[in-house]
Amino acid sequence: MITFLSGGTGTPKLIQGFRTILRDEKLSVIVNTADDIWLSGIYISPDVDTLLYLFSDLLDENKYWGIKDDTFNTLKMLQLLGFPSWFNLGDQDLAVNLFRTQMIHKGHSQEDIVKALSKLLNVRSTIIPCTKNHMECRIITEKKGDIHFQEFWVKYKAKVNIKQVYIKNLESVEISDAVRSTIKNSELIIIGPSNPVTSIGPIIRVREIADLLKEHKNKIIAISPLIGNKPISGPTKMLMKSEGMESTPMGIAEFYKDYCSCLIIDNKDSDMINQIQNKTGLEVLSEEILFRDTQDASRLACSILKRRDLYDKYV
Ligand code: FO1
Repeated sequence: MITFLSGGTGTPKLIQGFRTILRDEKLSVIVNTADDIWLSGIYISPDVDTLLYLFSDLLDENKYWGIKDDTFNTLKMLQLLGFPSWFNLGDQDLAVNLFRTQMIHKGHSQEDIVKALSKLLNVRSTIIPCTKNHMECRIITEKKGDIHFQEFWVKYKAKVNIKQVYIKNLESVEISDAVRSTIKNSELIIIGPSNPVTSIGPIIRVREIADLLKEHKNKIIAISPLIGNKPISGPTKMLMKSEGMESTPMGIAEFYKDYCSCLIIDNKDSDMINQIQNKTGLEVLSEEILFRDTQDASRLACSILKRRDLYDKYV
């Protein structure tokens, strides 16, 4: 089994590359839940849904969130009725999240809900929310106060100054047996090129997950979400800066060094390999990590499997 730690866009794009060379059944994904949000009485789990839609071939691959060809009629009516309308939840997407919300009200855990949705949507990989219950990434800003990550990212388009990022409920969340057994039993775990602060950070900061990753770090590799000091996508740079992290491959290595044994950085940054290795003790490899399309992601997926001697076994 090959497992990913995943947030929003970056890691799902890489996973799409893996899907071109091996069967979905061989893949599992432990997904960030700190992007989850209650809006208009509906519980929405964006990062989990991106993976559900990806593996059921429903994903809008232009945006890398939501369902392709979805319509937004309910959102228009909600707006007319005075509900918040800054979060563009499509009609079909809403149906999925209504299902989720009903199950929450019946007392089911995130894990049960994703299992049920996976079955109904014919998902053959294993998608596991990183926590059984709710946690929430919050951003303390200068002008807008303490806001949810989705408000920061979608409502204010990341155009607000960040004072601090924190995860609400981090100390009280529980993890499922599926998270434990997946980390223990996977042959390879890939920390994907998602935002280290708000996508991967919440997963690896759950204490029990952190301990398990440290215990199994020999089979864990991380892919840098940065090329030079530029993020492949999203607000990674400003979020890393706000956390006092250097937004460079070295900063990524420092952040992940306790949770993995190997870091893959971009070929353009290969002159940094020795310096990062010497400072962090990680094995550092370089590859073409910028993927413009699924073919690029597939190429990276092949290289990773070959580097770990897993290509012949899985492909
Ligand atoms: N991202 C946006 O930039 N704008 C949106 O209106 C938006 C709506 C949305 C609805 C459902 C969903 O599952 C995801 C959605 N996203 C939207 C993506 C999401 O905000 C983030 O990209 C992830 O949470 C970051 O990982």
